[in-house]
Amino acid sequence: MRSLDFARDDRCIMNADAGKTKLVDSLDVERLRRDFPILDQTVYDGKALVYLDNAATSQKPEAVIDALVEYYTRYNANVHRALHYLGEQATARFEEARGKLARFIRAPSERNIAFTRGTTESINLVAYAWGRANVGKGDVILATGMEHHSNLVPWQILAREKGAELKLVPIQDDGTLDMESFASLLSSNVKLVAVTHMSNVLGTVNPVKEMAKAAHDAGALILVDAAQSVPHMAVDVAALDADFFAFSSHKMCGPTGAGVLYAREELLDAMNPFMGGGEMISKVNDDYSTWADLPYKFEAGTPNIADVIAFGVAADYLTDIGMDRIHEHEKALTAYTMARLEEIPDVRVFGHAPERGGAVSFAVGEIHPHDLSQYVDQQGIAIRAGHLCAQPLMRRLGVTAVSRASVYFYNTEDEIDRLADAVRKAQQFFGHG
Ligand code: C6P
Repeated sequence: MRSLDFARDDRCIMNADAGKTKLVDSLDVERLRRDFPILDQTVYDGKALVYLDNAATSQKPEAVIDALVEYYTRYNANVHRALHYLGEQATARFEEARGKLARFIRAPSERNIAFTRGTTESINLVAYAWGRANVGKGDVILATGMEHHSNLVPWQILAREKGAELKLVPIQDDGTLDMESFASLLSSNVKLVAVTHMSNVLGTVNPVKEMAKAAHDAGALILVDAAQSVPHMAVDVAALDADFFAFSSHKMCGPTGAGVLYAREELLDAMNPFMGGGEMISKVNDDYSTWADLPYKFEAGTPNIADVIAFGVAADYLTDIGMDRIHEHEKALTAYTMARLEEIPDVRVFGHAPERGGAVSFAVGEIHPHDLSQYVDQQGIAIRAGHLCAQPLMRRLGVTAVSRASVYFYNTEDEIDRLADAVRKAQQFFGHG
């Protein structure tokens, strides 16, 4: 396959200085940064930390950290079963979090929200509980060439097991999906379209609403991997008409180990449980059981109580700032990041979709991304390097690995300037400048 030559898109390039004046900042970033104690530190020999690995995991504000401490210091108890004061407190706060997350993505009801360990588990839940019952020999699962392994490997396993076929929608040179191919691949055999809302490598925001309509018209369902979108933009699952929608707490200011699977109620109703055990049953006979109401049917065992509660606090925190303002800030900062990187000779940014978020992957001449990330780390700057859990996409790009800077609302242009300076220094250091 020919390697992608991601053409420079002039819409995304602006003069760095002009970019600075263009970034009309409606967020008080300096004030917000004070909510994140971890950002205010120096690393190595006194370098102020610049954290640009937000697509891997975001930092946590004090309100979220406090919620965790408060749970363990004031009302630690199991939920839905303890008939005592602490148990009632814990259950109330846990269920409050469900309501907060339902409202955050505009789900019609809390019954649509099952708590999981994160996006990966949410997708696997669908692959096992829905996929095993609904996908058979000759059926097709349609994913895309930009999926994270979490939205690919579960479908590979399912397809192998069931004799179904997994097909991938190809990617165009600007990093957008080839929508003509998508339309032609949507045959009546397609049972599920599995697509990322926003690519963790290219930043591309996919037209999932349009894809949902096309999938439904073809008689298929759609699963949206929203790991990278929900933290960065306002979403409305009902308006998108997603059947399944998966995201993680830790990328949106919440703790690790918690996530959501949203699904339409009739689908959840019809699905078998994913895991059996305590909490997910209604009645257990000697040889069979009946299932608890939604969404508890999908929450076997003691859940991740503290982290789910703090996940709800994270959703409140983001809502208080305003998802639209976060999105606007990041759009401007992403354009600035791309401009600052692309003005450096020999730097190639991957992904110039007109609709894109703040995951900016790039190559710097022949410098290996691991060497580059280690070098900039020594300057106090945290970026990620590697295949980013998207090996099929790496092959499409003609590389084995990339470097990636990914921004959040607390990042600033000064931090991007430091990244750009560090990249230039790296070129000199490695002799590619
Ligand atoms: N991407 C990144 O650095 P979990 O690990 O379950 O919270 O999320 C998995 C996942 C699923 N889909 C997308 C689009 C993702 O970006 C991720 C996580 C991180 O890009 C870690 S590999």
